[in-house]
Amino acid sequence: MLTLYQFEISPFCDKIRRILNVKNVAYAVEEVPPTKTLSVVRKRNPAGKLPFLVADGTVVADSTDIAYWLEARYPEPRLVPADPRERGLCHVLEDWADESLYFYEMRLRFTLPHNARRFIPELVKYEGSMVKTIAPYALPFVMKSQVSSQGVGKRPIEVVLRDVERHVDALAGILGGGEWLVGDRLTIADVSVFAQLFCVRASDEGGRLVAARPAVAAWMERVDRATVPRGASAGAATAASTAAAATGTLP
Ligand SMILES: N[C@@H](CCC(=O)N[C@@H](CS)C(=O)NCC(=O)O)C(=O)O
Repeated sequence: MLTLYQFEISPFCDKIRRILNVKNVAYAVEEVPPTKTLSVVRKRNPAGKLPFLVADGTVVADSTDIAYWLEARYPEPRLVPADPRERGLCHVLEDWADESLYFYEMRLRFTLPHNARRFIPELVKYEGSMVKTIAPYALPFVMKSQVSSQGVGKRPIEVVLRDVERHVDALAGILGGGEWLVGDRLTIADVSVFAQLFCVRASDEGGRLVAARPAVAAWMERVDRATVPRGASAGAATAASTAAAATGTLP
């Protein structure tokens, strides 16, 4: 049995849940509240990050490594193309999503007060009442410091929004009239970019930018439909994971 250690609202964890859904692999979820990062996560993953996967005692950390580990263990349906050019494009798009888009979604969801009011309660949903009380005051500063050290947090919001618009336009351009980002089927690039853009779109500003680009909005619906648990309707992936999380207990 596979166990996914996660923060429910992390895009990297969403990426892995969706890959598991596509491959129709059964798994259990252990929800790790953010304050347990040091005690629970670092013991298993010295990088201190989620997600990580535990499979028969083996720990696989980092969403990209987990994705390729799953691809090797459950090759069907294939998410990493065999063609070297397509494979290379998938890698570049996945890396762009994980290492660039992620910081934009953090900046929008957690440092703009009107969005943070909605998402900070989600982030601390599994914490005790004391953390829940302090989080709305403390977390915007913690998040601001994380995105500042990467660079996105140092730019004024107007510049950040212009950057996000450019990113969404780039996706529209890559899609052209096509259905998927690389080749003619769902790949790891679609899942990785979707997971980050889903979070960007959840902010008020990101929602408007995506809605104004019908080809990107339609692609998001397509990826969502293709990556929900088998038999579930689009939009159900998060709900299904939430239900699974409720069955877990922390070690
Ligand atoms: N490159 C990693 C990034 C994972 C990551 O940044 N996870 C965040 C949650 S979205 C995390 O664990 N943050 C906890 C921390 O930094 O203390 C991956 O692809 O898995």
